Amino acid sequence: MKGVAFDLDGVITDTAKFHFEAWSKLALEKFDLELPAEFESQLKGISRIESLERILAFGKLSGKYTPAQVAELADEKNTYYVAAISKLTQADILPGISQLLADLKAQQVKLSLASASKNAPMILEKLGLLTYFDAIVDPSKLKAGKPAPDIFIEAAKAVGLAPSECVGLEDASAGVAAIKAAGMVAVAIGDKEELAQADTVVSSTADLNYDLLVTSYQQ
Ligand code: B16
Ligand code: MG
Repeated sequence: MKGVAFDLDGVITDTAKFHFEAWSKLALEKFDLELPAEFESQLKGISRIESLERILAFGKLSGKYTPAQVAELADEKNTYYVAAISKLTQADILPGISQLLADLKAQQVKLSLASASKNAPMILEKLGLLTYFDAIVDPSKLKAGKPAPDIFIEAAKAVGLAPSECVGLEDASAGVAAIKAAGMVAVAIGDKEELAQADTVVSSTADLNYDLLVTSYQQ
């Protein structure tokens, strides 16, 4: 195992609740629409525009807005989201992650970030974790988002490795599908049934450690 590609939301910190709050605010204000709680997990790993398209479809509003209006609505949601995440600190790092990053670094494992979020560099900065990463994939440069493999292929390439030399960490089923399609070993955090495609599933980030990743890689 020469590299590890990290997802951000749900692996390093829990931003899903802030995404959901921002979308809920926008949906209520603009479409008089209340989003069901399931949307929080359904939008995990899904890009900003695709998230909005899913919300519009739920409200039977697909096609009612021009591409320019859709972009404006997405921008507005992002303004709410950025305000919420501006308060993130090191205390918002999920359990076990700081130790894992330090151990991987000590073992000279290359670290890359494979997040669909355009806000990822800012979030890592707020968490005080930016310097751990050798590369951060820019999601706006990719042809297709998760579950397509592009982001994990790029995460390996950006640190000079083949996907087969890396482990990918994810909490969303779309993300696990992307890791496997890229040809990486997948370690997932969450529900065993939902994430059955992964090579190893743990229920919490607190269960992650260097030895578990190496064992998963060698299996
Ligand atoms: P942004 P991940 C994803 O992060 C989130 O899970 C998803 O809900 C969000 O829509 C997406 O980032 C885009 O985020 O609006 O900040 O560009 O799980 O891929 O780290
Ligand atoms: Mg995630």
